[in-house]
Order: sequence, then structure tokens, then C-alpha cells
Amino acid sequence: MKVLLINPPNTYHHGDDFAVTFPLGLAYLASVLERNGHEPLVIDSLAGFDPPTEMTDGFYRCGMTEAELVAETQRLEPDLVGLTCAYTVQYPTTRSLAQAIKRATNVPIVIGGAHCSALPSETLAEGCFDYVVIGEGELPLLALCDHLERGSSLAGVHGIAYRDSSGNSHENDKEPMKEVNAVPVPARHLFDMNQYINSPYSHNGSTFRMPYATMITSRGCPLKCTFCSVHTIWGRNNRTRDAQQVVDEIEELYREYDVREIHFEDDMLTLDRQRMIDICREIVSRKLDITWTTPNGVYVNTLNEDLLTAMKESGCYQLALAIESGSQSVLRTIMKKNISLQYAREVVKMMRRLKMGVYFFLIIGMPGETEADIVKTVEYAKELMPDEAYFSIATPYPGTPLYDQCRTHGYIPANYDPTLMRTTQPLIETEYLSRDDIRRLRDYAYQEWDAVKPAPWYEGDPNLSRRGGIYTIGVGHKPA
Ligand code: B12
Ligand code: SF4
Repeated sequence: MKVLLINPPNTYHHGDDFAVTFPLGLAYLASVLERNGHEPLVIDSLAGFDPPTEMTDGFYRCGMTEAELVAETQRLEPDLVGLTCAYTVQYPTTRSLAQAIKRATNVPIVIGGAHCSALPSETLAEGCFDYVVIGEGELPLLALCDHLERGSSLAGVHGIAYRDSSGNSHENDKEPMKEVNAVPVPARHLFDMNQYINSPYSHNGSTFRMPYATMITSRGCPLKCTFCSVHTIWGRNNRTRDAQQVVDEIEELYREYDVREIHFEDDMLTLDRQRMIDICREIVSRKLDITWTTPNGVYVNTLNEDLLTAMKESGCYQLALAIESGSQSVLRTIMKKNISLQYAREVVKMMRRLKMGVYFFLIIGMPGETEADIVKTVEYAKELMPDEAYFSIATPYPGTPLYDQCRTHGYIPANYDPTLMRTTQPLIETEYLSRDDIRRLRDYAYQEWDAVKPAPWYEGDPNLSRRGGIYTIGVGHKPA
């Protein structure tokens, strides 16, 4: 059957980071549909757009208009429309598009992605979605096509919420796939790859060589950090693709699209150290002239000298370390993230010896955290002096313990505005910190950091030329 997969337009606030990266989720779904005899059609309504500079009704809007997308849907006449909604912050825009498509056509609509995976019943209750996919989408989407084509039952299908013929709602638990090696590579051939691989608006602006491509090599993370929502999609079991298969995908990108840099977007790339070393060795043995990095961050406990050396030798020029806090007690008791700040010091030293770039992800404004804790975080960054430190404001994504805690204690309003689920402005206020405090402390963190931050480590290296840097809505490119 004909399935139209749409990456909806986005709305941004002043101060948001802007990136247009390849929609891996839709490409995985399209690939599985194609393999199973269906006809996937894809529209990435963000591809090729520059960052918006004009504000309307308090938002900066980017991408194709609703009218254009409705017209395309009518022209293509799909049997099913699939919308992705990766982030809660974009949910209102996605819902509005679904309502517009519903008003103009009779085509059934399914939604998937992080937001609805955490709140499936609430999303189904909106009325504009006929089906909600919970978690990994490949198998539920195939089952849904079968249901629509042949009338098969959805009763035993994992990972789907739906209304039956009597109008009763059902929510079937997700069951993450066991064998991720069997999932075909993303159907990149259905997209205009030039719009992504040469785009200056990459994740964290951290591209050194173009063309670049994003990929994932694993699914799921066993840790239970209180602020993290990725388990709502992938579950807690870390399932990895074999090194050979991962490097096959890299080689395909290298040969078919001339890609010279890879961005691994995994949540837990290095849990299996030996697998990562095997990936690195395979890149070297196939003589693939690439650089690579991890814009989504890596777990510092998994890094050691052997692994870092293999990474460096295979082209890794920078790792983002998800340190989160400079207070050991906040890490242990509030964030429940098992990181030793002392070990992180050692890792940064190893990376410096190997001449690798270091990028820190830090979070401020968690419930239970005090101003003194936040000062510790800033001081830790100043002590270790990464090349860049990124201070995010704690945000209670649905499906996280942080969200539940904030709802229970009233740290977020009952009817909170989903467009505020972003890390550059505070949505919550806590027992110790008002929203104004959190804003002030983030400004303080950046002032302190900007006053000391080092010159880029790659300055003067003729082989590396950082492209772009982070683009901030309403502000422009931050200097790289
Ligand atoms: C790369 C990434 C980005 C990239 C772009 C991703 C892209 N082009 O798709 C960039 C840098 C732009 C980005 C930005 C942000 N991100 Co982000 N991002 C990610 C990350 C690390 C990987 C996404 C990815 O490619 N996954 C791989 C693909 C295969 O998975 P997927 O897209 O989820 O698709 C699968 C399923 O979800 C499902 N599915 C998805 N869509 C559909 C549609 C249909 C029809 C069906 C049936 C199924 C289905 O099936 C797919 C295949 O199994 C995820 C974490 C994660 N591991 O998923 C966070 C994540 C999605 N981001 C998150 C957040 C919060 C943000 C920001 C708000 C952060 C901020 N700065 O404030 C911004 C929002 C930007 C905006 N436009 O407003 C959260 C979302 C949580 C939430 N509920 O809001 C996540 C889950 C990480 C987290 N912190 O918990 N992000
Ligand atoms: S923050 Fe990282 S380490 Fe923690 S649960 Fe999420 S993916 Fe795992």
C-alpha cells in the first residue's frame, strides 16, 4: 500500500538551536515498508530550508506550509499518512498538521516518535490521529499496513494504540525488536541527500568535513537517568549492530554519497567497548578516509585508553561527554547517573594526550538542586576546560521520572504548554529555584564559561575546518 511519511514543519522560539538533520526514523520506516512490498513516499518538510528569521505570533516557523502539505497529500493519494513527532516541543505543530489533513481528506493518520511514545493514550484521545505507534516503529507500521489492507487484527500487535470498530481505545505495550541486525539500512535513496550531507546546520554545529551523514548503530540504554526519555522509544536493553554491518553502512555512505564524516547519534554507542574497538579497526582496515564524532554524547564510564586510542586512529576528532553535573551528589541522588567526576578528569586527560576535542553536556535546574550545586557545575567545567560546554536547562520530558516528580509536586503547571519543553528556557520551578533564578544561573554559567573558554583546539590544523558552528534562532551563528 501507499504510505506517505511526513516530517512536519517546526516552530521555534528565540534562542533555540537550529539544525536540519536527516530524518533517520522515517528513513528506517520507509526501508522496511519497501522491503515488504509497500510503496513509501516521503516528505521532509524541513529539508533545504534556512533558519527562519521572521517571527509570527511569537514563533519562528520553518518548513513547508500546512496548505502545501495538504495539497501534496491530496495529489499523492496515499492509503495511510504517517507523521513523526520526535519532540514534545513540536507536538502542537504536528497536531495542527494532522487536523488540517483530516479536514481535507479521509486518509487514516498514524503518528510515531518520542512524544506520543510517552503519552500514547493522550495522543489518541486528541481525535485527529487514528493510530499511535509506541516506540520502535518498524514492526507496528507493517502490522498496521496489513490491518488496513487485509483487515488483520491489531489486538496482538505490540507498540500500537488504536480505536476498535466499537470506538473503544486500546494501548498495546511496546516490545523492542531483539535482532537489530535484521533491520535494513535507512532508505536514503528516497531523499534528496544533498540537502542534508552538505547542510551547515548540523547537530551542535560540529561538522568538520563535508559531506557528512548521521547514523545509529545501537538502540536502547540500560541506565536510568531521571531526566532522560529515550527509553520511551527504545526500551532499556542495549541492542547493537555488528561492527561489520555498521562499517558496511559507513562504506556505502562513503562510496555512494562521497561522505567524509560520520555523526553517530546513538544514545549508548560505547557500552560494548569491544564492539566499538572492532568498528574502529574495521574503518582503518577498509582504509576509509573519514572523520567522525558523537553529537549526541557518550557515556564517560565506558571510555578508557584502549578505546580512545582506537577511536582516534579511526578518525574520531571529538567526543561530546554527557557529564551532566559537576556535583557528585547531584549526579548520584538527583540525576541517578552513575558517573565518577574523578574518572571523567582522567578521561579528559587521556583525550587531551590523544589530541581529541572535548565537548561537555551539562544540565542545570533539577528539582533538589541548589544554586551552590550549579556553581559547582560551572567550576567543574572551568577546571577541566573542555573545548565547549553546553548548559541545558532541566526539562521534564513526558515518560521520565523527572516529569512524574514535577507533576506530583506541581513544579509544572497542570496545563503546561508543550512548546516550552526545550532546554534553553525554564519550564519548571523547583523548591529551591524560581524560573528567574534558573534563567539568571544559566546566564551566569555562560558568562563564566565564555570568559575562560579556550581557543578551538583545531585552530591551525590545515586538515580541519569547522563548518558553521551552532546556529541560534534570532541570533545567528555562534562563532565556532
Ligand atoms: C538526533 C536528535 C536530534 C536532532 C535531529 C533529529 C532528526 N532529524 O530526526 C536535532 C539536533 C535537530 C535534535 C533537536 C532536539 N531534540 Co533531539 N534527539 C535526537 C536523538 C539523539 C536521535 C534521533 C534519531 O535520529 N533517532 C533514530 C531514529 C531511528 O529514531 P526515531 O526518529 O525516534 O524513529 C523511530 C521511532 O521513534 C518511531 N517513529 C518515529 N517517527 C515515526 C512516525 C511514524 C508514522 C511511525 C509509525 C513511527 C515513528 O519509529 C522509528 C524507527 O524505529 C534523539 C534520541 C533518540 N535516541 O531517539 C533525541 C530526542 C528525540 N531529542 C529530544 C529533544 C528534547 C530535542 C530538543 C527539544 C532539545 C533542545 N535543544 O531543546 C531539540 C528540538 C529541536 C526542534 N526542532 O524543535 C528528545 C525528545 C524528548 C521529548 N519528548 O521531547 C530525545 C528523545 C532525546 C532526549 N533528550 O530524551 N534532536
Ligand atoms: S541520559 Fe544517556 S546514559 Fe542516561 S539513560 Fe539516557 S541515554 Fe542512557
